[in-house]
Amino acid sequence: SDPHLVERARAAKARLGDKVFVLGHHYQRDEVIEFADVTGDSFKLARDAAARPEAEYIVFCGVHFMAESADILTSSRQQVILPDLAAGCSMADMASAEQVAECWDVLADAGVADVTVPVSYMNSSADIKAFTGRHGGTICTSSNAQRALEWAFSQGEKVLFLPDQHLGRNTAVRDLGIPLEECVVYNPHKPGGGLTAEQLRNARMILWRGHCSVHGRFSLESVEDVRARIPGVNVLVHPECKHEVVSAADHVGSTEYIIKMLDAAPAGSAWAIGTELNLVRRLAKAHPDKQIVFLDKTVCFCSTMNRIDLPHLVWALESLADGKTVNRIEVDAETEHFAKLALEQMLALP
Ligand code: CIZ
Ligand code: SF4
Repeated sequence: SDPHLVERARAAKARLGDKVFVLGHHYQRDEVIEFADVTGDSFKLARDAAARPEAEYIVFCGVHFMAESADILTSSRQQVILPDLAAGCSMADMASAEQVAECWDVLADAGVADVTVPVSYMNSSADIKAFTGRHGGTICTSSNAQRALEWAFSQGEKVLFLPDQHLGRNTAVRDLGIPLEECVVYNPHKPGGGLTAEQLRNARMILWRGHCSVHGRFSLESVEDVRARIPGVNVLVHPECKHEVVSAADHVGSTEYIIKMLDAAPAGSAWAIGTELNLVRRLAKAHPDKQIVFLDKTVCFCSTMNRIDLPHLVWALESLADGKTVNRIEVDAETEHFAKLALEQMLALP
């Protein structure tokens, strides 16, 4: 990256000192990760921010819903900054507050809302987290989705899983042994979600029709191709991948799981990884003794994650160092209150 920009980022960070804490998501560009005080998945980063109350500014190098979660979990004195406001998440955008309220009405009309517990993936807007808290549900991450679903089924007969249908389906079928036929997909673009009242009554898992535009693109063919190309390869994918991809893989887990698995892998082993490309490239560089390839060459970076680049980071840091707050992400008090209930439920999971 541009040495002049690197120098400016360094200087602005030095001027800010302990007043700033920079978080870098695993899917961020190398040029940005270089300036992160800590790296992690979205939940770990929100907790890391909360553990730094002396930092007045939390610069979140990640996407919008992650900055919202950090704002919810940090004190109101701390300001959470997203270096580019256009860094959203297509999956989180697939469930709006209005659509989810309408879905709840559809469930009520079918007579199942009372026995349904919402479980929302961390990758959702603060509004969806608040909806979840209002209706006695929980948030989950890809590391604790199984425990979240087990808890939800101890509270009710059905789960409404938002917004990633793949994580919901993979966890229900693989980890809880729920038959595929008992999973239905609620399509917010169709009247009544495209489901009959009878289908809703017979279902155990009601999956929101959302997906990740990166992980959802890995295909069964890509798994078969890599197995043909690299004999003995271990296929390791994220649970946001389609059910058929996850079923064909050797190992499935969150980004933190993928990182640990590769740390523990023996020298000389071969791995095909189905997660975001920035992370896969970084892992390949960090493990020159292992063969690490990207699962599917037709899949690309997460375009919104990549919006955070060095120029945006420099601009944010220099503005803050000049005493000017830019791109603050602030969740309103009521939304924060209910979203926090759902996040605290996750922290209290058995
Ligand atoms: O797909 C993503 O954006 C992930 C895995 C986010 C996170 O860190 O939870
Ligand atoms: Fe959203 Fe997928 Fe990008 Fe993650 S990788 S921010 S889930 S679009």
